[in-house]
Amino acid sequence: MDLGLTPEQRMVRDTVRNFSDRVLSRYAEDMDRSPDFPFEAIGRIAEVGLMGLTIPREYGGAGNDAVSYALAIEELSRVSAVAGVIVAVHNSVSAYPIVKFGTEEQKRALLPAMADGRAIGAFALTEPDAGSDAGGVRTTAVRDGDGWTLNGTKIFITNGSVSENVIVVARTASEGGSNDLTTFILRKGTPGFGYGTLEKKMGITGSDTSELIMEDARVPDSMRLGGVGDGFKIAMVSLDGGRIGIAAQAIGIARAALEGSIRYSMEREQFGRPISSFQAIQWTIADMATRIEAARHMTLHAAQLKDAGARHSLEASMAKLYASETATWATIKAVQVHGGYGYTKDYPVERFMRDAKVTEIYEGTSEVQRLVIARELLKGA
Ligand code: COS
Repeated sequence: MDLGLTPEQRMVRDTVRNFSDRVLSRYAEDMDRSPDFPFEAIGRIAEVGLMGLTIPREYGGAGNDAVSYALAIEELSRVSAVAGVIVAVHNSVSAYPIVKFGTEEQKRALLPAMADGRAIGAFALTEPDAGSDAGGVRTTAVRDGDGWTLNGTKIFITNGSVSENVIVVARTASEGGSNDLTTFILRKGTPGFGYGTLEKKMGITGSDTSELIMEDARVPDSMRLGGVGDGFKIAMVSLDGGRIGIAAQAIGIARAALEGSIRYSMEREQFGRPISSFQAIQWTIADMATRIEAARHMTLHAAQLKDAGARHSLEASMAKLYASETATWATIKAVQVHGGYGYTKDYPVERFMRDAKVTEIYEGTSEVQRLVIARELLKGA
């Protein structure tokens, strides 16, 4: 289904599909088995320009729109959810806030290396006492001459320990409240900035999920992103776009489950015929495909709004909620279609099931998405 895509958007989708099938597929199993960051695979992804997918051309990126971005993340995630989330986080919640809120000097200094994959990006909001409660950040940034001194701990940061540039949300006033937050760009190698625990996870194994520790880490004022007190809104706007990426990742995982189920059900015979000839399997496949199609429409609609410069919080949250719950549901169904084999490592559907679950958790849990959706609906009523 081509959903009224432009020739350029179709080209991005088809190119990434081809790359994923031909090249990325060789790395997918290793990225599931090994917790080491997949530098080689990400290098290949960078070679085809995907690290700079949404970074404007004048800063060395490919300058693609949000629709192309969503299509690309879906195609990557269909083969490797690890690759999907690394590229999504790098583009949407690390490079994007710099593109949107950064000064010309920051863009020129940071974006070219992010675009060609030399510098990986991360986004650090979550803390032991903040995450869903984004305004509850305790990391402090205290003005200190021509810079800021940061102290605090961030947890569950995707790309955290491998990133050159981390967008950090910190509190710049002592009273609580979301207006006191400011965002900073923390560079790798800054004295006082280090890494703690690397999480061992159920799925997306090769994706780096780190604790970041700031102990008197000094950031020059030139690396403050946006105005003092703008941090909460910068984080929320970035997450609106980030949720489109996670929705696309979920669709890619669900599609892999669907395609695997179709293939398997046509090969596997029981009672003297392929199990695809049984209505129970046919209906499962029909429901999987229908939900995936709906999730893609919702996700591309949110992306179109983003491209049009319109507020898309509601649509991005709806897409992320629906796509992530679809991915969990579809991958569990796929394991069931595969029967005993689905529960073994002989088929990748057990990986899809483990990978899918996190899409309901990061960049806002399903509960947070429902909260955002309900607020958007009720505020105008
Ligand atoms: N875009 C632009 N502005 C936004 C916004 C968005 N998406 N969301 C909120 N704002 C603005 C509001 O309009 C409000 O502005 P004013 O003060 O000018 O009126 C301000 O930000 C505060 O908003 P709100 O009152 O809704 O803040 P809350 O603290 O109540 O926010 C939720 C609650 C749950 C919505 C927020 O904390 C959230 O989204 N949390 C989840 C964060 C998340 O996804 N974490 C996952 C880990 S990060 S990977």
